[in-house]
Amino acid sequence: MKNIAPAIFSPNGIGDAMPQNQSVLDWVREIAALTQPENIFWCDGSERENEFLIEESLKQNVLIELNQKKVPRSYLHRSNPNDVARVEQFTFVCTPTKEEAGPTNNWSEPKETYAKLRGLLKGAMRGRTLFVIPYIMGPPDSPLTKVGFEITDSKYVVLNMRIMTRMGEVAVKRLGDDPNAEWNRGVHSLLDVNPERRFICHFPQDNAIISVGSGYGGNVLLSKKCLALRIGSYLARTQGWMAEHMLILGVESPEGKKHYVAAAFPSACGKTNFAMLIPPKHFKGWKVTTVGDDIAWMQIRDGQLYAVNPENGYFGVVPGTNYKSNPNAMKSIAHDTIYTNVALTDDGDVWWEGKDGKPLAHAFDWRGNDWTPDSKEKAAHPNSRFTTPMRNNPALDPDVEKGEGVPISAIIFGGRRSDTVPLVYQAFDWNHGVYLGATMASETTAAATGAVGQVRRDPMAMLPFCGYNIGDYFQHWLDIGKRLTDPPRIFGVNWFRKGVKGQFLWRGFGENMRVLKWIIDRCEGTGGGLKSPIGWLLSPHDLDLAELDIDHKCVAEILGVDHEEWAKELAEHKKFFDSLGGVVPDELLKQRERVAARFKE
Ligand code: OXD
Ligand code: MN
Repeated sequence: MKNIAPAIFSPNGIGDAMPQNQSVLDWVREIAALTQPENIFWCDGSERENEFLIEESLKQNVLIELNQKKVPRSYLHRSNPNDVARVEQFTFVCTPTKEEAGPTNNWSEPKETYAKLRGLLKGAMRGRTLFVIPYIMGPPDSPLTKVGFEITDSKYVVLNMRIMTRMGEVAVKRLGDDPNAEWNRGVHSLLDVNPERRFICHFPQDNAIISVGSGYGGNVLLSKKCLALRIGSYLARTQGWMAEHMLILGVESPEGKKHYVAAAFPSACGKTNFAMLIPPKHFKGWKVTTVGDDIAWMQIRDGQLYAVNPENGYFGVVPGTNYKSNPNAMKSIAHDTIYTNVALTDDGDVWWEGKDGKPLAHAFDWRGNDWTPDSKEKAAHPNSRFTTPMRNNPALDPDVEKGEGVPISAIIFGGRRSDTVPLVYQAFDWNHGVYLGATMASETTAAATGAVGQVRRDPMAMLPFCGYNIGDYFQHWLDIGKRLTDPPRIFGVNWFRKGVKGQFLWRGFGENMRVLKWIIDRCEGTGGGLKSPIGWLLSPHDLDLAELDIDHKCVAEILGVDHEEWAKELAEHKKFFDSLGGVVPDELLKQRERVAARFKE
């Protein structure tokens, strides 16, 4: 174990995972001098190290051992009840000017913010261990791959990062010894897990992140939302690629023809379920495979968009996951998984609302309190999570490690909308598709603190994750389009439309294959489409409904466009663009006018 006292901190002889790169060593020294830990621990991601950290975590109640017969090598973590989701109100983009962060980000002046955070970090690791996690995002041989180092004082973070990233020597090798090499500096400290001292701060110009006061995954696994999306989107713009909040899936026909699709949905709107979709019986011979379930990094090659999944695991929402909704996720989380804030059964198994099987008579809820079906509280927190290696997924795509990425035929934007937005529609071209993505909205979920169920505009599902001015982000999308000779087709979907009685009109999950099939047909130029003011619609006779028990009135309702609803929707688009204070590219304003004009034709 590479466990050394800061006093004897030395780059010599403490393992392969410790870089000789002077810039990293200097930075670790600086943070150690500030936080004053008892030990510095260089993580190598090895099995032996993992076992040691699990043992320590069990002793310190950071983890609870589960019934190892039921869920082998799996553990439960209970977070502080005040710390269960991303905190958008405490998330900052610290660019030199407020304009660079733009109207959708909380901005904070970099110098002042560094000073405030240094104040909070001073002596914060006294009596604790400082862990240094070297990691990469992306397949080891991809040109898109980025190196990151995360310093943390949380074992839970180390254990999760080992699942979510490629950790250890691979990062040290990729970094090399060039002191000017690009790498991300991430500092995390739990402090006293107090919402008053909880700040997730990004310094895009410095390729740096500082996160304090939280232990929740989305705030502290700095590889994920912080590097792969916020800093990633900033780097992507300056370097000419794309960092997006998108799943990537492969879909293969019985004849062996394969397409890849990237799809952006806001948090907790079913990205993991869609990425692991199992086609219904009627689609015999069709296969869906997962490249990624949350983030896509995409680059242009030969005029086409290629995507890699920068992550190595899934940090997914647990409630509602079962063998009907997502069998591949259930198989993935049956072993080698860290559960956070689910319920614990009397026999040491995990449980959550919507899990298969009989309802429980008794459990311990996510806080550890006795729970029965009569309890007012949910047994599992609505944002309880699993962290599981992507290798556990039976539907993992064989090209997931391919450095050049997979070619993207279609991009899908989807929100959670009870009304207005049809099951599926296709943009007329790239720029119209950018407008479709830029104006998408969704009902808020438990993935972030705050009210749930309110419709908010969430452009490209990136509202909480775009690390720079949203107007420049829209322009970046338009500019990428100009460089594509064979652009992906762009679609909008809505699995969540409700009827007058509040019931979902579409069954979703595996049945979404029927929509995916039309999308693939459209990409191949074979599927029919009905022209409408908002784009190409799917007509009922082009939707394969065989072996699906569905009321045909429902079908007409979910596929159609209601002019009154869309008049309101277009007014909301205008309100949203206006609220951004003049940063929206003219092209998107024109796209809105064109949609409005088509309604008058
Ligand atoms: C996530 C999120 O955890 O988007 O993926 O919140
Ligand atoms: Mn996400």
